[in-house]
Amino acid sequence: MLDAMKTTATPAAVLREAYREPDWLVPEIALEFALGPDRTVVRATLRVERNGGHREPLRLDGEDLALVGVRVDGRPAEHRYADGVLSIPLGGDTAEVETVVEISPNSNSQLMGLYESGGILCTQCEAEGFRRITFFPDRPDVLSSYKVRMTADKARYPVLLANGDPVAAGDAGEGRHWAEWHDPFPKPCYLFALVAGDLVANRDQFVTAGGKTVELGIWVREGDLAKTEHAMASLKAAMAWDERVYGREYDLGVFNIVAVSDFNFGAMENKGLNIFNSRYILADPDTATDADYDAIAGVVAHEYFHNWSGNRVTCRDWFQLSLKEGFTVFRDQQFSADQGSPAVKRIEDVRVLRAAQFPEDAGPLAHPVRPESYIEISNFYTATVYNKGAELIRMIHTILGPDKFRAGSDLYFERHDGEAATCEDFVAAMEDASGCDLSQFRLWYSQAGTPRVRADLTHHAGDGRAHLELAQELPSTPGQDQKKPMPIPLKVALFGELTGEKYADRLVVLEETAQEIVFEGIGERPILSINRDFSAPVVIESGRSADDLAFLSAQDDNPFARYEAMQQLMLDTLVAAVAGGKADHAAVIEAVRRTLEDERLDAAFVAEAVLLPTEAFIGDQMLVVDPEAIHAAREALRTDLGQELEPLWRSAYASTAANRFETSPSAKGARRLRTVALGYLMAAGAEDAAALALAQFEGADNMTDRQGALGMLSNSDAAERDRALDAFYARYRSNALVLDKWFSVQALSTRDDTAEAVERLAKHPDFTLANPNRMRALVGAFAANQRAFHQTDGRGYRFLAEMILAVDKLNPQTAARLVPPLGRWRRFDEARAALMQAELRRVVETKGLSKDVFEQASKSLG
Ligand code: 0A1
Ligand code: ZN
Repeated sequence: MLDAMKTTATPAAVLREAYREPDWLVPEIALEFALGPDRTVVRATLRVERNGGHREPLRLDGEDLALVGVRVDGRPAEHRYADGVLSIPLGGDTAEVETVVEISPNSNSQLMGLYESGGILCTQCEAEGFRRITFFPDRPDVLSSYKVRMTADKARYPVLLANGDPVAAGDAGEGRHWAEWHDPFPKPCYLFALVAGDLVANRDQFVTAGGKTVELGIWVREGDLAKTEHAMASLKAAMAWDERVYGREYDLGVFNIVAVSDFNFGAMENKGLNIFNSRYILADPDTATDADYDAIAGVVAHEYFHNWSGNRVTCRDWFQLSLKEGFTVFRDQQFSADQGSPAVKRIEDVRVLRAAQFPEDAGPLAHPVRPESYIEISNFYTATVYNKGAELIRMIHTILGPDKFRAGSDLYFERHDGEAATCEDFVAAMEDASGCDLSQFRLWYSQAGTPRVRADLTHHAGDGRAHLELAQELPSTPGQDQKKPMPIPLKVALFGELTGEKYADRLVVLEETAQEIVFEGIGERPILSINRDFSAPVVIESGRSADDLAFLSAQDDNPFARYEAMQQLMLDTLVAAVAGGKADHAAVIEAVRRTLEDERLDAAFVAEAVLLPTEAFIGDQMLVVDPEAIHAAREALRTDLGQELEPLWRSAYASTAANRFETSPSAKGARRLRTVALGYLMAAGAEDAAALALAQFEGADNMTDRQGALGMLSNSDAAERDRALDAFYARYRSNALVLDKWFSVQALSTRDDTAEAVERLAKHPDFTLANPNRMRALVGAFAANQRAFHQTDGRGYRFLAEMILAVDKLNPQTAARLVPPLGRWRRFDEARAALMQAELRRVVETKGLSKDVFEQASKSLG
């Protein structure tokens, strides 16, 4: 353990192995809230039942609660409150336990429990926020039915919402009113929610397949009502989709969504009352990009899908988090793929996985999809649990096929409805329904790290046979040195080099450390297409030549594989350039030319395919990351591509111009390609490029074009840059979500002075540590800007550490999310690594650090 922690107590780790059933169950709870912004009084009445034959007292979790009184069966009762636990000795097997506490919503800057956001009182309880509202066994395997009564000032909080169905409301006198809500579905306390505020609703209805009418409401501040149409359309589409694809119907009479401006994550699936970060609800063409629209549809669907995968069947303990999150991300990915282009959606999902999850798996914070231990559970809402978790479900879907997968999900929901289940329960249901043996597959849940698969194809012209040799290796990760081979489903095809004929197209499951597959009847040299559709979350090392990759990028009939071949070709070229100082760009230029000239391809796909890998992803391919060399190599290739193909970029730019704004997939694709083409014209140094960008910026009738142009200008030294940034600020300064974009675009700039600019922006009057969106927009974006963040003088590291420490005092969860970029120090040269470690040490040694930041920073030091 670190020296620093000898002086303060090291927070204890919770272990998966240590799981025990709860001593006491709470089948019913009644909550009464006397709501006020400074002071809220919470009276909780719990019906408790002893679980098993033990003599343990009732233990209730509590945090930042001022205890007013405890009664058992109506009488004042003996109790002890220490170290976050209220212990109450109980003689019988059942009791009615009442506690009264006071809390202060407007001094709650952690945004966990009951807090105030823009004058609205709202809650966030996952994972362990309910204990900040009242005393309760705050663990997901204690399920209760809830009755909630709220009283509040009528003028300030005219709308009172909670989980379930509204049952009664009335006047309370003295300017106050009350409302009661009952939720008949037993739920864990992390799904509890209430909202009190001056809100208006976009109301609609959905009739379920079973003929039940559901009242839908999306609640926002009055001025935002016009921006809720897309979220409402997405919600109805998601409800219909879940009925059609998974046979899942909604189960309550109402479904409400509330948007708030201060929220730690994206959104929360509270039963019947989802609470959202407003960025995933509010959209109109003037303020939201196409990517924002897509994210809204995806997150609205995600939270809605949790009603079954998460709420009706919940998690036994937090180590099972991926049970609900991996499955629900997979479901929202399927939904989004069905709404638009499956190939482009898959490309985007893989891009996210590679940008966020692969580095996590390769670094000091690597953990299995089902972790073994944690200090602070909030640190485990990770890309591994969410996105790799979704890849695991996708692999099961690929191995079983859609019909058996559906039989498996039906069995899972039927078997575990109303229960708190485990990842094991999910896999067992898939196995039982399909008859497929998934015993070896379970290793995917317990082993961390990204497998590397070596694939070598040889061909013997004489006997017409091709041999595919596959070998897997799983790198060691913290606490896991020895790994076993896992089943890796690889979609494989072979194409004839001369004729282009497809000789084979099948699913190969690599189960051993090494395996050979033989293909017969192949009369010409075959070219290998492997991990088509990204069927497994692995790194493929195939050593395919530039010619073979160029062939696949032009001819593979699997669009994802086509994109992938182009990316590999670009990556090989860039890695060679970083190693050797310069590289031959001809193959990439030719492949991009063919893609741009291929009229059968849609614009959205072309835009994805011609984009170079990010600087960070290029860095991930190297043992020692050299941010300057990577930037130089990538810019050189961008410039060459821009110059050599200038006429094609110009025609792509011209042909994607639109007369007026439309949201159709083809219009979105055109906008995407238009900004990509503009980027290449800027890279080419075309004389009119900055003017074109400014014209696009000024003439845009939508945020996609406007932000796209602003991003290009923000990278440049052109005079148009400041003009555009100032105009953007002036126009949107009162819209927080759009102002976030203004901060991000500058933090992501490729200019040499970005680190200084970011330091200045942190002193801007519109910057605030209190709002997680604003923090991520400036500080999160900057830390993702590889070259700027890793500037050799270490000012980027210092800035980040200072931000972490400042935010930690207010909001530990948000602070902890900023730590991982510093934890990449092992991948950098000695000088940078030393500077990064020094900042991590400074953080860890700080007195009064949260356990959130302590866990991330101490693990990052190793
Ligand atoms: N279950 C949510 C994620 C979430 C987790 C924690 C939160 O508060 C700190 C908020 C949301 C989801 O998967 O959408
Ligand atoms: Zn989720």
